[in-house]
Amino acid sequence: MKTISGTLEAKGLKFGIVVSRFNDMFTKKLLEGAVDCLERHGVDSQHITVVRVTGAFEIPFALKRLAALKKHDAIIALGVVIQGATGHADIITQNVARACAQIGMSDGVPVIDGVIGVQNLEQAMERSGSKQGNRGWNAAEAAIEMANVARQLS
Ligand code: INI
Repeated sequence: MKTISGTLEAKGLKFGIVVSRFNDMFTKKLLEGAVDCLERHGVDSQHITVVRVTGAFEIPFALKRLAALKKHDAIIALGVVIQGATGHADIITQNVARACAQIGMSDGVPVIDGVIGVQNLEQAMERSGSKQGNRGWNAAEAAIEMANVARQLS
């Protein structure tokens, strides 16, 4: 049996991160967590490109442009969508999830969905560096793993 699975070895790999400014007090924590994870796994800070966009709705546009550059081993989307704050929260989060999958398939680069959809500020806080950990860190770990899977499948 031959099994292909990704390691968490990240030296020499390049990553793109698209992070939204909306709910900045939380998204900046997700970004910190993601960058910390990448660097602790051996990624050179020069090999991390961060693109800031307005809100989660704008994330897919930047993901597509970044993927088209073909310079990164994986790309991470980071954002926080709070249900209570908008009637179209579900549409925004679903739109990002769909874009991550589609861009991954069309452009051949793993795209990790680190956009969190939450009910309220408390849940946002819990998932961006307190009780429930930091989803930015989790997204970065998934990006490293998938970058290594992608290398083996190329
Ligand atoms: N953008 C977010 O990233 N999170 C939210 O919770 C949010 N709410 O609640 O409205 C939000 N809205 C802005 C949206 O992403 C776009 O930036 C805006 O509609 C302009 O296109």
